Amino acid sequence: MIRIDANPFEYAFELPRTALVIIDMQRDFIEPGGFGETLGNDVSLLSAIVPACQRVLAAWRGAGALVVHTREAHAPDLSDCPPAKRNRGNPSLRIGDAGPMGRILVAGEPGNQIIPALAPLPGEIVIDKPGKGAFYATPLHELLQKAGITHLLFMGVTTEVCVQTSMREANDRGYDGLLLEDCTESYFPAFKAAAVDMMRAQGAIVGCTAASAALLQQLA
Ligand code: TIU
Repeated sequence: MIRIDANPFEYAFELPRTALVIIDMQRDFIEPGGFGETLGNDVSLLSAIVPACQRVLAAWRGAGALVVHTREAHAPDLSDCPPAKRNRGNPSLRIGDAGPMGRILVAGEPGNQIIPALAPLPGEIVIDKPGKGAFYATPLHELLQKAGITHLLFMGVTTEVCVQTSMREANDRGYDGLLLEDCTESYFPAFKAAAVDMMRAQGAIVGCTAASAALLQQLA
């Protein structure tokens, strides 16, 4: 059993029953010219967490535990992208439009790839998800159940959108979740702070949160 200092209380897990879930660290959100920027956001805020994510991923791989990567990705015919998603806001490029890194948020396009610094290794699970949550319309729950996973550690972007939605979906499915605070980011710092607070409030109603250093210390 590994025990780490977390908020609002200690988080304990067994490595063989725990997966690291990395949400949407894809070029569309992290690099200029992608979906994040077309929505009017400053993407440099997000790239700042990459080194911390790399340290956790390296330690987690070193421990031999399960890694899951997700990508927010739509089918090329956009059959899995409802108007309520595609027509939101006033982006300069909508989902499916051609941008500098290929079609925005479309599976297989250059912008849809996970950034090279966090690229999946053969054998790691990669989930293409059409929604904000990692479980909606994906095989993730089934794969985790087959692997005997009960605990999920989360990193990725953005904190209050796809990370929070995925943690809530995970909690509803019975997983015990932990968010690594310095390995997640939002285009809106105040939204990140609020999301972290609301997840761990009320006795970790959604999940616990911790600094990645607390995890790295125990994995070392
Ligand atoms: N992955 C994810 O969070 N998708 C988003 O669209 N996030 C925004 O903050 N826009």
